[in-house]
Amino acid sequence: MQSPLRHGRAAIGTTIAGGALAALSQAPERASRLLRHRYPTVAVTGMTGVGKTRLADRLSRRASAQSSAETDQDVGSAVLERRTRRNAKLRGYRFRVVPGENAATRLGALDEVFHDEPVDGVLHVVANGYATPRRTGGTSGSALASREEQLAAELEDWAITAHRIASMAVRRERPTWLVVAVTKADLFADDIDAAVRYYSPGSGSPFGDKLDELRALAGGAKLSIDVLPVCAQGGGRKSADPSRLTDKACTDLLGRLELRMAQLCGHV
Ligand SMILES: Nc1nc2c(ncn2[C@@H]2O[C@H](COP(=O)(O)OP(=O)(O)OP(=O)(O)O)[C@@H](O)[C@H]2O)c(=O)[nH]1
Ligand SMILES: [Mg+2]
Repeated sequence: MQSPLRHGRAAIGTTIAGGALAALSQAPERASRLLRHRYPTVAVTGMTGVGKTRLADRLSRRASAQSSAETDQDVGSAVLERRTRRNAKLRGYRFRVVPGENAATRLGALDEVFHDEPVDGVLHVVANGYATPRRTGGTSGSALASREEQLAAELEDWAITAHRIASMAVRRERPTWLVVAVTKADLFADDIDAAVRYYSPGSGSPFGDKLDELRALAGGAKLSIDVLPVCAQGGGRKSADPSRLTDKACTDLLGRLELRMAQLCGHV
């Protein structure tokens, strides 16, 4: 006959085993929540040649960041690029760089970051008309485009991405953040304020109007928008040429962008 004591022990044993099993089965979910908290995902979007890859490399402290400047100037990224930024406190970001419009994988990449594995925030990169013109696949000869053409192309590209951001933002409970990074500031050092204004909500510019539309679509409380100038390639100003940015000025701009992203992700 089983003593009541033995029975009791067996029952406790089962409960512990059951609890351990349940904990184990929840572990992946808990781990992914922790990862998401400490390493939020960030989509890096924008038209071809604006400087997404360069900026993501800088932000993730990739060793190739400096050398990639000299290579493949007129060949854009072909696939979604993944970069991870880690800091000493085990926090950082997982960047997902969506290739520009001349990549065949672009639509799939947009689906991935805004639908299949929706990101926590978006870094949309623009270049004030200074995108590096790139040839579309299969054609040869140098590509040329005026600043006006580049700005128009950028606006068209933004309409597509904005639509994706809106549908992602309305589907979720928590707010989404968007930072418009106005990069290549070294190329328009005298006009940074005007450029930031052009890309800001409520500015009445074509880009500002589109941002206002996005905010209305997504709902103001569900989407925060920041516009920050940045420069991913160092200023390189050695002399007193005031139309260039100094290396320090570029580093400061990058630092401001990093601080804002850290605030948006709850890292600070
Ligand atoms: N002057 C200057 N040039 C930059 C800066 N950032 C990027 N570039 C240059 O702009 C060109 C395009 O940069 P990429 O980072 O390759 O552009 P991308 O947005 O990744 O383009 P795709 O991959 O085609 O979508 C490269 O030749 C870079 O060296 C910057 O801050 N200042
Ligand atoms: Mg690229």
